Amino acid sequence: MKISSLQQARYEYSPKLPGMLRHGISEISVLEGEETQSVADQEKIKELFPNTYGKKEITFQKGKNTSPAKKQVVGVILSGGQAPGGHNVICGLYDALKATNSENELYGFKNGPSGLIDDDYLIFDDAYIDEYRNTGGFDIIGSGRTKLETEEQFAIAAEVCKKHGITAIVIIGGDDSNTNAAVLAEYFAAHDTGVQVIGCPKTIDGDLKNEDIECSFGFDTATKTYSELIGNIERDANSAKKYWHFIKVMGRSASHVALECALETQPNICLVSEEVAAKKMSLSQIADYIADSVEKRAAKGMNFGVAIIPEGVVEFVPEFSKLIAEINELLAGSKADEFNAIETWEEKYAFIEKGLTKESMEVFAILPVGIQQQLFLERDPHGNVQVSLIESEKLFSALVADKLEQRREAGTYKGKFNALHHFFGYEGRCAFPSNFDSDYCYSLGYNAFMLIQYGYNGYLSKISNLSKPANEWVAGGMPITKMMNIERRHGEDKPVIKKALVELDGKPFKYFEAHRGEWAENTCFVYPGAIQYYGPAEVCDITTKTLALEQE
Ligand code: FBP
Repeated sequence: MKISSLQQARYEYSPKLPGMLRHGISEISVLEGEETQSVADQEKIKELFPNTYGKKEITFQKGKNTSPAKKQVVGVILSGGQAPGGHNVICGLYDALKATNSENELYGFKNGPSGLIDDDYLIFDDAYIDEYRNTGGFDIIGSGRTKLETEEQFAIAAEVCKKHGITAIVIIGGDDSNTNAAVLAEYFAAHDTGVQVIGCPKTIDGDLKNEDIECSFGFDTATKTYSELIGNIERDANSAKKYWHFIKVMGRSASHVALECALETQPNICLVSEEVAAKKMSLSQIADYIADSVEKRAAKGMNFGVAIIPEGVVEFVPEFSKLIAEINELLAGSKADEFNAIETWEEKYAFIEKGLTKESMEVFAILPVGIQQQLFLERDPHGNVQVSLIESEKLFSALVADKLEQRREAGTYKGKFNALHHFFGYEGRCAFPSNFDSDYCYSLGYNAFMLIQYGYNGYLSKISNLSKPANEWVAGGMPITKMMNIERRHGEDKPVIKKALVELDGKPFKYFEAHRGEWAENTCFVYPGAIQYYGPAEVCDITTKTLALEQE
């Protein structure tokens, strides 16, 4: 029986390459640009990367392919959280590699960077690859969060590459994984292994971007998926007119996802963590800000609304970070066992009250009991509170409810406030990639192979001009060291790719800032609907509002 499904149809989709990569492998030549400098701390980065620093930016163009005709054996790794389009990076890489020489081979190291160290792999063939074309997920080889960062790991990686005759490794990951890709590239060069390393920019969080990388892949599909769901909830809210929906969206620290969803759906409220930090807002101020919208809407007879909360916001509230730091200290080492041995919550509360400073206790005291308990239940392997597990959507709705009660007593608020809660994260990370992510990811992979073929090491696959139709996209590569600066991490100075937070003077935030007052008081919802894969380009190939505003 022939099964018709979107999945079947997507296998047949032909991703669009940038114009300059469309002429066939023999017609792709390199244009070398200027030598590069790191964005900051040039001397230090140069010293740390003597073999890979200062290399030239490159762009591909139509022309005779002059790359050496050697057999390539490439290994690929998926690193970190899933992002729609990861399969297409591998498909693009595979297609370029086989189109160049059918003897070339592609190894997939399983379950993330640890697959390289454990020498756990599969070798791709056409049949295997065809099952994953234009599909979401990372299940093609699995992903993991092990970091490749120690000399010992690098030495094992070099051995594994030697054993299989691997000539290049492609690391598909976020800012940390690509930082580590640069360190591995330097190690391979310094030890004359002959193995190249190329990175590809992945993360739905959208925080791997800079003047060279316009966006990380997966952001487009994930935000479109969340925006569809938020739009559906807005329509329900506007139909039933009886609930306030508090919706937390993923994005570990940056608020790009929340902001993009707000630009797409025009909710009543969207918190932006970077603004909370810049204005040093307290929990009480944030709750007042939301309560103002609830009160104004209630005065117009609208006891409903939608508020978007970025996942990482509580860490950006200064008083809350201080509280977390004190709790980590309070439970450090054996004190955690002492705490856990206490039987009742009342006794535990007394223990906490004794251990926290007066200011932190004041913050702790206003939290709903459920949140207070969450702060003491979930610890990460380093013994820290896992802030991402805090149900901040419930925290803020509870704080808003308290504020509204006070206002009711003061006679300024007479409405009804019923809150519902949602968390959108995993719903979007493995969605079928949008046409944009299908095309972008395939191009990143295809392009990564061209960088390998031309002998580049320590480069990030770069596709730019992304707000234009794919034909006008520009393909090339940028040395990863160009994107690095020195930051203090775990008490040490480290070379890292700078994480891109939302810029408060950037066009996406400025647009939001100019409109949010009206959105807060009135009902200006926009219902984006589901991602469209087939139909007119102006519906199916549109990029994010963030990218469109940044490039207008
Ligand atoms: P990456 O930075 O690895 O792409 O992952 C980002 C992310 O999707 C965040 O939005 C989220 O906080 C985190 O992963 C959750 O990861 P996990 O499911 O491993 O806890």
